[in-house]
Amino acid sequence: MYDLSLSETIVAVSTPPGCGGIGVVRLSGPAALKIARTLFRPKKDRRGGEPGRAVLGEVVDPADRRPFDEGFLLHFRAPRSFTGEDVAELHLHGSPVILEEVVRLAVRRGARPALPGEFTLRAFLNGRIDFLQAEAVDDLVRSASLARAKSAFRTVNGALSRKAAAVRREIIGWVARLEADIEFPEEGRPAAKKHYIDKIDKIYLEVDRLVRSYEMGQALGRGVTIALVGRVNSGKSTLFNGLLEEPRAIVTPFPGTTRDFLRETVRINDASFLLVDMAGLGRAGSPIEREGIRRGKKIAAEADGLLLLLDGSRRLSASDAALIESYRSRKIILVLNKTDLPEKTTPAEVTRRFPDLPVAAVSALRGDGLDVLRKMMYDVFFPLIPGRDIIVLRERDKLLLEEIAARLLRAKEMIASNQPIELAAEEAREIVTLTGRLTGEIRPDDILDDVFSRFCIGK
Ligand SMILES: Nc1nc2c(ncn2[C@@H]2O[C@H](COP(=O)(O)OP(=O)(O)OP(=O)(O)O)[C@@H](O)[C@H]2O)c(=O)[nH]1
Ligand SMILES: [Mg+2]
Repeated sequence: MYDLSLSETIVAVSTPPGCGGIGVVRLSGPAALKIARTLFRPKKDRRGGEPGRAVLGEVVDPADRRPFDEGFLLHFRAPRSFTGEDVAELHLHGSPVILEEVVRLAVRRGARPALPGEFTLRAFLNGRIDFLQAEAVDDLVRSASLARAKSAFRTVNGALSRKAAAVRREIIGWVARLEADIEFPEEGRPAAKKHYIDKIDKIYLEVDRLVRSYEMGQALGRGVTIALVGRVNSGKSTLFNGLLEEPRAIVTPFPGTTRDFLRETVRINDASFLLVDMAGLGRAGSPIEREGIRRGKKIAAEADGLLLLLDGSRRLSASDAALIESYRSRKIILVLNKTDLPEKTTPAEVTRRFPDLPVAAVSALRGDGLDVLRKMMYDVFFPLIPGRDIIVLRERDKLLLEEIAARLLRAKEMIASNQPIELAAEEAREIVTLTGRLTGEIRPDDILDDVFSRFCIGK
């Protein structure tokens, strides 16, 4: 679908659809500046300025030379531009009709409307950025949270690419040694074996950390889902409202108030949490309650984490304990609620019975302890990883990294069990190919469509 010859000049509106203070039409390709100059009349500097300097002027229809908007022309010379080609940008008023007219006139003068992501594709084809950076450009633009945007920006800047390149270099060095060993088998095998295994372990750690960072990237994007579970009347809806700081859910003294579930988002630090309030889990009195409980269990099963509420004004019951047991392998915080009432269950007692689970004591009604609970939620539920500055945001990349990790383990196994060294070498060469696919150095062409066609036009 894409023209890979780079001979054409492409044009698109690069700002979002709709009205705005400023709108930008961008051209890239050999004739970018020539075409832009036929549509633009500088006010002072007749030559149209130096690269990287904006020049004030008017856009004109070349047919009648009449101006219809004013703004700036900015240009960059190849290879010192985003795409690596000559680039011209017209910064005009953000009127869709004017911007579309400029695109139409540019097409008349020989430009071609750009396909989605084609500016970024050109940056890739011209070697300005690699695959990982190209994907991150799109992630940056689409980020739903600032934390994810910041992480995408670090990838655009090449942090992940450098890491991938370092892993690739390590593995290539390792393949070279393996091949030398195949050539001259008698030299120092036992030492070499330990050397290889240490090396694989080191590379594996790096790759595995990147694979795990994906989970965090996803959490940054869509938020972490937290289900509020507990028996009826334990105060789930009151806590839900307290964390949201608004009376969203209905609260009554009657057990079984919440039947269906409610979802709302709260932010804690840079993380977004999707809280789900639902029916109390316990014995159902009616078909409606039974359905509520069935749905509640399903939500709890799918959530990233659980807040399990206990009513501190009552004794810890057998059914509370059974509920805790059934969820104790999950990411969970026990919330001992109603601390404003005379205490029948103490935090110390809960900790004594469930020593491995974190406990927060709160009064959801009064708001006591909610700040401590928020901090705990961030620490327990947010999948923080060490060295969180490099995050894999794409599933494509995660899958490749997972395959690299699996092959590393297989190669290690082969070396450890003294299998013919050629087998490990074969595995290592496969890993080198996979790391090449990560950065796009080695690419099946259909992947271009897959990566770039999902971009917005003008990017
Ligand atoms: N004193 C006190 N009462 C509370 C507290 N939290 C909740 N309650 C009361 O407990 C009762 C039940 O609260 P809800 O928030 O509806 O409890 P729930 O767990 O959502 O109940 P269901 O939806 O029926 O499962 C209400 O009367 C609340 O006002 C608290 O921290 N202190
Ligand atoms: Mg409720």
